[in-house]
Amino acid sequence: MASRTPRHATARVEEHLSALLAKVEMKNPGEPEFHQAVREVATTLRPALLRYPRYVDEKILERLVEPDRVISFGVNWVDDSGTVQVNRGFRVQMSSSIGPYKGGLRFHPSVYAGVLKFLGFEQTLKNSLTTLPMGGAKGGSDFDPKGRSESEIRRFCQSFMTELYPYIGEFTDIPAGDIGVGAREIGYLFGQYKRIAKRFVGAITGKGIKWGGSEIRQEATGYGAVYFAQEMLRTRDEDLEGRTCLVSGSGNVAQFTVEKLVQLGGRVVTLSDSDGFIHDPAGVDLDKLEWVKQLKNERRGRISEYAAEFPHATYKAARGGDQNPMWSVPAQCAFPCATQNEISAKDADTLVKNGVTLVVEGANMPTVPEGIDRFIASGVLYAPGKAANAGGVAVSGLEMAQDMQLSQWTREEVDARLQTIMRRIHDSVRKTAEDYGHGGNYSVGANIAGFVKVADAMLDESPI
Ligand code: NDP
Ligand code: 2IT
Repeated sequence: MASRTPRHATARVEEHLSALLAKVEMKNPGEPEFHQAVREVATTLRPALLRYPRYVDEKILERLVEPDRVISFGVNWVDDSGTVQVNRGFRVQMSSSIGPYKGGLRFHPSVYAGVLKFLGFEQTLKNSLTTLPMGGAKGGSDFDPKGRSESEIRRFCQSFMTELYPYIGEFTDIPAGDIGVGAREIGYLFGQYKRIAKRFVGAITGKGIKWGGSEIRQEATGYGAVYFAQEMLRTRDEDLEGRTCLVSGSGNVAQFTVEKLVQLGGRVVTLSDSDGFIHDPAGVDLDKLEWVKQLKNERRGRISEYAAEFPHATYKAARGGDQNPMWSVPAQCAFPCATQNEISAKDADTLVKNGVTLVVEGANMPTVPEGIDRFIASGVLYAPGKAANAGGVAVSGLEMAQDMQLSQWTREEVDARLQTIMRRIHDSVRKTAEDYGHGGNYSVGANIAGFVKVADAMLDESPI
């Protein structure tokens, strides 16, 4: 092949990227979240594509954004009044280049193929960062669990699994939880899997401790995000002690982010759900957190009740629009732990103006691209979800290992492994960013480090 001047090489990468993005939009119409996720990653991969022209020659990125399989199925079930209900279920099997498909299930009315493709794409790079051999997938349904009775949830989960069953297994595809799928739903899903399979195998993670689950899995995403934050702060000789933190959401990830922050001396002053947010200037302590866990995991109530229970706290209903007043509460650290695009460009401006120096994403893609740019340009320590929230799927990987060995590790052992994994992810992301001339940019570091491993596996497995 004739050698190319650097200018030709740069032009070739630019052409490759713009053709790729145009093709993704053309082939996946009406799926803005997927376009956004691909664009965010692709535009940070330039230095890797320049360094390794084979990635361009062999269309690695183009292959990666085309899911291996998108499985869609109807989920029919009967509600408490005897009426038939029809939902749509999915499993997007994105990539199995470095291991079996792995990723959560989301039950939320906003679920459609585009959301699951974005999540499956992010999951592929995230799982690569964990250092464990797991490919990427995501699934779920447009089923809305809110307001549904316990038996309706159970019947829905059973019907969902009856349809999903043929496509999963301990060596093929291993689902877990995500929004709307917690310990209760995993129990019903696993029960139905076992009923059909007639085998007790780890085909799902997030299981209960007494039936094949791992210690610390429930805590892992939130704890892991805070461990990641500690590593970032350490690079500036700082820690979390006495820092005021904003946390959004009040589900699994938010609860255990708060728990670890409080244990490490942080002061958490907000929590939210899709109806609004609470501001507690006195701080959410461990007793208040226990009350929140009861509220959300047992009584399935709304976060507004917090303000009625704890006198100094206030509640504000969500207004919609392009600014969330929660992000204007003065603080030093922000942990978005609810959902995608929950920090707008204006919210990012407000956070920066108020002096936030650390933003760690517990949720997947919670910051819009312009917001990420603002954080990075302002010198904020910004950790993208695919690195910061990888602790959840990492401990899912540890659960798979324990299931295969018919063993159960202690809480201390799993927590120590989680801390080591988060430190390694941090160090590899940081080092990769430096190595490619973008020191301090965790977004570039995470995308390139995650991508290169998958890309090299693709080249090894299918050389042209
Ligand atoms: P949960 O269902 O436990 O909690 C979700 C929380 O976010 C709830 O408080 C929910 O409020 C709020 N929320 C959901 N959708 C919206 C919305 N459209 N607008 C405002 N608030 C919303 O889910 P998780 O805590 O498990 O997941 C939270 C985030 O973390 C997601 O982005 C998920 O993909 C990500 N994640 C989860 C992992 C896990 O192991 N569970 C691992 C890695 C990432 P409401 O009750 O009103 O719906
Ligand atoms: O987004 C995520 O990483 C998850 N929802 C967890 C996936 C898993 O398989 O544990």
